[in-house]
Amino acid sequence: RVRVRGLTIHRPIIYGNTAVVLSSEERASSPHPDHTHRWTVAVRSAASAPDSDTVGGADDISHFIKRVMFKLHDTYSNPTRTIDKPPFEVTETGWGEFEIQIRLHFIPESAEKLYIIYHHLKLHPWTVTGSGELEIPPPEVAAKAGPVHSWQYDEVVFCDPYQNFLNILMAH
Ligand code: SLL
Repeated sequence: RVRVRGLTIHRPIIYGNTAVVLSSEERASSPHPDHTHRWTVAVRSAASAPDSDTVGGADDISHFIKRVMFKLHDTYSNPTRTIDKPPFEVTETGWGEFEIQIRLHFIPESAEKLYIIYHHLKLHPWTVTGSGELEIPPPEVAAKAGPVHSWQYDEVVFCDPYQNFLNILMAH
């Protein structure tokens, strides 16, 4: 196994979440009537639209990411969610914002350690008041405003990659 010394290769990703307010009908039929939102947290290729469900083809990241683990808040019954194929995402309902730990596991050919990202789940279209404080709009206002999006761009960086891993990256 040969490393390609001096080479650094970047792969752009996007991670984050969308969230929508649950309708009163949805809340009435839910096993968790205290839940107010449905949200999806995801890791995607930066080349695909963050809120699109399309995966695969040139936009896919699964040729170098084999597993994504999302560590949710401990209020969830099984907080560690392991996703072994795209789309690398978790959809849940809930009532609160919290920090999600996202662990990227690369394919064995990379010989890379995992990469850990933190994402603050955003449910509310926060607004700034006249006195500069952040405020959560009332649910009716939030529901009218539509889905909340919170996405970040990042790049996974591989330094001195193994030749066979580089071949896999370059073939996509
Ligand atoms: C807060 N620090 O107090 C945060 C915690 C936890 C959110 C938010 C659902 C849990 C469940 C849920 O939304 N937890 O019922 O499964 O705002």
